[in-house]
Amino acid sequence: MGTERMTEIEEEGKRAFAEAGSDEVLRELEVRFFGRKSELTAALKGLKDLSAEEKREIGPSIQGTRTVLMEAFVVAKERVEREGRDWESERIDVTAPGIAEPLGHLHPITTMIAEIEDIFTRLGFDVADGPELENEFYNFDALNMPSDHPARDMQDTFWIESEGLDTRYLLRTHTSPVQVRYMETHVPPFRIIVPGRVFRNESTDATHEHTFHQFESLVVGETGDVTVGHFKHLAETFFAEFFGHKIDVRLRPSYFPFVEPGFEFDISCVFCDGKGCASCKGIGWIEIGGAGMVQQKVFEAAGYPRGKYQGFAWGFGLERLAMMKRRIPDARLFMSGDLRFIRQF
Ligand code: YSA
Repeated sequence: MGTERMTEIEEEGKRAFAEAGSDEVLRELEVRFFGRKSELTAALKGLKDLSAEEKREIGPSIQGTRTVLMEAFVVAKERVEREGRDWESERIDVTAPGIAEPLGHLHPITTMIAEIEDIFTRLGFDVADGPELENEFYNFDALNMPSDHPARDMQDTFWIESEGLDTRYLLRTHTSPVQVRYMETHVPPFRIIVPGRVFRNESTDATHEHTFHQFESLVVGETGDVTVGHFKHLAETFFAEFFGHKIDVRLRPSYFPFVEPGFEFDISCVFCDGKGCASCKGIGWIEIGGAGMVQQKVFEAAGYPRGKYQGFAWGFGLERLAMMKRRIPDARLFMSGDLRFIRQF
C-alpha cells in the first residue's frame, strides 16, 4: 500500500467525519477507519514485513494519516454531542433571584447573656466560669451547706453515681459554686459575674424547668469597703440598663446559708411601673432573686482569713427575667427545641 492510498484514506475519512450527524454514524466510522479489519490497521500491521527502506518511505504517511483521522474523529464527536443537546432546556436565567439558604441564629438566652455581660463589663466586671458537673464540696459544703444541712433540700439535686470516687458528683444546682472556685485563685478586690446553666431535679411547670440558667455576681473588697448599699445601687443600675428605664429595687430579709444577712430582692413591676397589675398580682413588685453579704465561712472555705474581706453576692434566674422582658408565658419553651418559638427572636 503506497502513500497515495494513505492520502485517499485521509481525504475520505476527513470528509466522512465532517459529515457525520449522529453518534451511530460515528461509531460505524470508528470501526471503518480504526477497527481491526480497517485498511489503516492492516497497513500498520504490515509495516513489520517491509524492508527498512520501505518502512522509512511509507511508515510516516501511515502514522500521519492515523493522527489526522483521530483528530477529525474527536472533533466530530464533540460537535455531534453539542448539536444533540437541548440547549433551551438547559438555559440558565442569570437574572433570576437566588434561593436563600436558611440561616440559624442565637438562642434568646444566649443573646440575653451577651447583653448582660456587655452591661457588666462596661461597669468593670470580669466574667467567670465553672463546671456544670460539680462536686459536693463546691456546690454545697463550701457554701455553708454540710450534708446534714436542711437547706440542701431547697435545691433538688441530680446526683451522679460516684461510687469508688473520693467525692460525690452532681449537676450543679446553682451558679454559686463558682464563687468559691474563683476566690481560690484570686485575691480581692474584684468584681465578677457568672452566667451559666444549672439543673434541678424537680417537677416542671410554667415557671420551673429542670435545666435553666442563672446569673451570679460577686463583689469583694477589704472589710468596710463593700456594703449592702453598693449592692442596691448596682442592682438598680443594671436593671435600668437592662429594661431601658428606671427600676426600683427592694430587699426583703431572707435566708441563704452562704450569706449573712441574706435577702430576696424584688424590682418594681416593669409592666405597670409599680402601680399594680395582673403581672405583679397587684402588688407593684416582682420577685427576682437572692442576695446578701458573703458569709465569712464561705471566705474561709476559699482560703481567705476570717474577717479580712467583705463582699456581696447575688443571683437570679435568666429564664424568668427573659419571660418578663419578652412576655414569654412558659419557662419550658426555652429548652423545648421548638423552632416556632426560637424563630421569633
Ligand atoms: C442567693 C444569694 C446569693 O448571695 C447568691 C445567689 C443566690 C441564689 C441562689 N444560689 C439560688 O440558687 N437561689 S434560688 O434557688 O432561689 O434560685 C435563684 C433563681 O433561679 C430563682 O429566683 C429563679 O428565678 C430561678 N429558678 C430557680 N428554680 C428554677 C428557676 N428558674 C427556672 N426553673 C427552675 N426550676
